[in-house]
Amino acid sequence: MSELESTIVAIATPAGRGGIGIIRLSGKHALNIAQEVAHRDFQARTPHLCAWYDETGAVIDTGLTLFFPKPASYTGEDVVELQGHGSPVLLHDLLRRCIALGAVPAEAGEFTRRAVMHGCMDLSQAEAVVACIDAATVRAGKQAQKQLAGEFGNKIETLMSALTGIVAHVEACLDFPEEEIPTLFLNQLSEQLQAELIQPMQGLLATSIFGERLFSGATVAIVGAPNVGKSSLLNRLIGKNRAIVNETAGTTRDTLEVDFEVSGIPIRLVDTAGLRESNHAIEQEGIKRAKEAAAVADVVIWVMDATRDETWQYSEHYDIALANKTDLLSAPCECGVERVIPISAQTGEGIEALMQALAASLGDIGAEGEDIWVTCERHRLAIQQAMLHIENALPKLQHEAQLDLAALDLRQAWSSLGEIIGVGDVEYILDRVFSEFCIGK
Ligand SMILES: Nc1nc2c(ncn2[C@@H]2O[C@H](COP(=O)(O)OP(=O)(O)O)[C@@H](O)[C@H]2O)c(=O)[nH]1
Ligand SMILES: [Mg+2]
Repeated sequence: MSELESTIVAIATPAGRGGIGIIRLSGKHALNIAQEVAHRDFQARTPHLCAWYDETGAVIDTGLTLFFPKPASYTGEDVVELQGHGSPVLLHDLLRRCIALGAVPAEAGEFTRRAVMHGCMDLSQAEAVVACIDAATVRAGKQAQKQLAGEFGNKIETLMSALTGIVAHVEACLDFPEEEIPTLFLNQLSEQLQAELIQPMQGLLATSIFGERLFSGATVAIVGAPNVGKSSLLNRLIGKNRAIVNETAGTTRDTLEVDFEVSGIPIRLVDTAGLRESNHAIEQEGIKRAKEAAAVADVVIWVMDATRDETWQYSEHYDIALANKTDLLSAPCECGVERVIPISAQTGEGIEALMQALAASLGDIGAEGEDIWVTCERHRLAIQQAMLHIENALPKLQHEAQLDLAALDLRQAWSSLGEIIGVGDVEYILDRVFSEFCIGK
């Protein structure tokens, strides 16, 4: 039986107990199997409340059966959903029954893979399914929805069809070598490549730092001398007394990580031990960890105490400098550090400005950039690869003798873009992408 001859089945709801548990069938025999399990027939797209039976005729569970005939289904095949109780025991019994009737257990992502194979969605939309499920913030979820709707795939298709047009022109020149090819025409093609491919691709790539962080998250470390208010700042930012705050220098000895969000990016916010010379072994270890945390963080916030100039000395690599405790000052702090943001962890003054600086440091493109972004490494690498091929083609377009090589480069650029939406020879890419899916999706 070829792959698509098989009817696949899986529990589509998460492991564990819950209100509702869903078994999903997809393939030629989905309806037959459901009919045999339920001892009855089903109308398309109509919920039927019914019982499902084992081979002895005993009821396994009761619930809703939904039949979506092909091609208007998730996979493009006949799909049946058995929506029962969210009991792992009953769901596994029902799953076992479907398998006994000829269904095969679905592999990770196989439902969505079939949807791609049947043209119900492109590969970037399939990846957006995972992005929707994994989105850790509302903004990430909104972006994932746009990608799911095909907006990213459409952009890539537009680039590919522009490229197809240009390749056709280059190849037309090759087919008629005896004709004089006007330089003007070749220059036009180069300009077209610049305007229709390179520029929009650069635009897309510029969104990738923020777009990828929206899903992969980022780390922000708070560092500075002891007692400047690092732990107080962390507590202020998350709105909870999570870190211990004390007037004793050296209170925070280990790094402390909490979840936070900036501009829709899931953030791991790290509070660290104050940096100073210390003879104490535990504090030394804390300082070592603080330095390590700063080294791997995407953004380092350096906190100083506006009232104590000895805390202004320390300077390592940092992205944002803060002068804390401004509530104790009668005049603005003049610590001599450029672009320092005055704040008070105690009163909340300056926190808004800090949030804006954080958003900027994390690469937020702002509301006007609320378009469609490159949100994963795979897509970015494919666009960068396509860009390289196009850049290779450009000089060759200036020489008649190299036009065939230019056409080859442009075809490779086309293939690189095709990898994003799953066009061309992409079986190995499908394997890689779908291996990251969960079973039942
Ligand atoms: N007046 C004032 N005191 C602060 C402020 N931030 C922190 N403190 C005090 O400074 C001391 C050290 O704070 P802490 O957060 O533990 O500093 P850390 O060692 O850098 O983590 C504590 O007594 C805090 O109450 C602030 O903005 N204003
Ligand atoms: Mg502390």
